[in-house]
Amino acid sequence: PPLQSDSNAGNSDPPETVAGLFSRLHNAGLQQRCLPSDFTVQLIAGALATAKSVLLAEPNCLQLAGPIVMFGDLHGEFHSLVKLIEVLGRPPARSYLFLGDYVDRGPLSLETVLRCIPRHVFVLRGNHEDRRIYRYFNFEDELIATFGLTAGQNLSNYFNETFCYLPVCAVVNGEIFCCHGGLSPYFNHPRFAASQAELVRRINEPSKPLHFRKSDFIADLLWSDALDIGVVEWMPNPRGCSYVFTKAACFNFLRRHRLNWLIRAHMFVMNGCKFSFEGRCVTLFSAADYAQRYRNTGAVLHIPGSASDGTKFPGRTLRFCKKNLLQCDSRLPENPADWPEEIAVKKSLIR
Ligand SMILES: [Mn+2]
Repeated sequence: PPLQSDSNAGNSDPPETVAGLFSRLHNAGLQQRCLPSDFTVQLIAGALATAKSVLLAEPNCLQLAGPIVMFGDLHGEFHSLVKLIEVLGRPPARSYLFLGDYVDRGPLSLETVLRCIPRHVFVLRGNHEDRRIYRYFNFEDELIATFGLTAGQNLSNYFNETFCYLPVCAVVNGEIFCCHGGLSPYFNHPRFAASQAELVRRINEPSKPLHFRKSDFIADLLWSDALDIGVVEWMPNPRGCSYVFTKAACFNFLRRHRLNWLIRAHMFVMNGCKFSFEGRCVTLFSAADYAQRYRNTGAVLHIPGSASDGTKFPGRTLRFCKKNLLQCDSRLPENPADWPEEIAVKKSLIR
């Protein structure tokens, strides 16, 4: 459903719809600007309240159908986000699934997370969408710098409350499991393991707001990591939370739940997209020129409208470096089969 505030029955001007706010924020980003000056704490808190009520009706595990474009970590890369949506097509003409970590590390967390909230896009929770984490990085500092200490901290609380309503994973086309971090050893338990339907049902059991502890499966969905080498299925995660899982754990999970692929984000990969475990586990990272320090390429992934035969990965990646992306002024073809492998600068722009 479209995310809109209640219509005004009186004679005064109708309040701006939440969709209108997003469209204004998007246009500011296209002009390389940031938050419009009239985006006050009250306005943002109102938009978050609306988002929360919409998210409350959604399950913890989304069941989606393609075609859909997936994003990995963004970490405050607002201008890249806006430009990518422009190049790929604004929703609802195109659907999007974001795999978490909108805030922290990069320069414009507030703008990035706000642009990600409306409908026609599906937004999963990352490990940084948690005040216990972002107060130690720069999202809370960014809010305080923008709105002052008290208002900034209040808004930080509103964001944290809203983040607890985000879904934590998705199944796309009945064959692709998507989440921010990765798998949980809890999914081996007979309670989860009976079938794909049972897995989804059990993940949907905890009610919102989702306040999770370090030791439950929600924490694993947000925090776990894929490890290329290793013989045992699970090992402690050096991040200090959750586990790392190996190919054996991934293959057991996919086979048991009749899934073909796992798509996750959470780990920095230099080329934006990395295939592990014989191509069955995809790590996606969409913050190009990450934290303005790494000269990495970002990537997004297009998944088609129907399930594959399970042999060949059905997705198509689109890579980009930040400079070329921001200079790109054309829309990509409607059909992903016609996309280039990487967004390149047009010849006329090269001096
Ligand atoms: Mn992460």
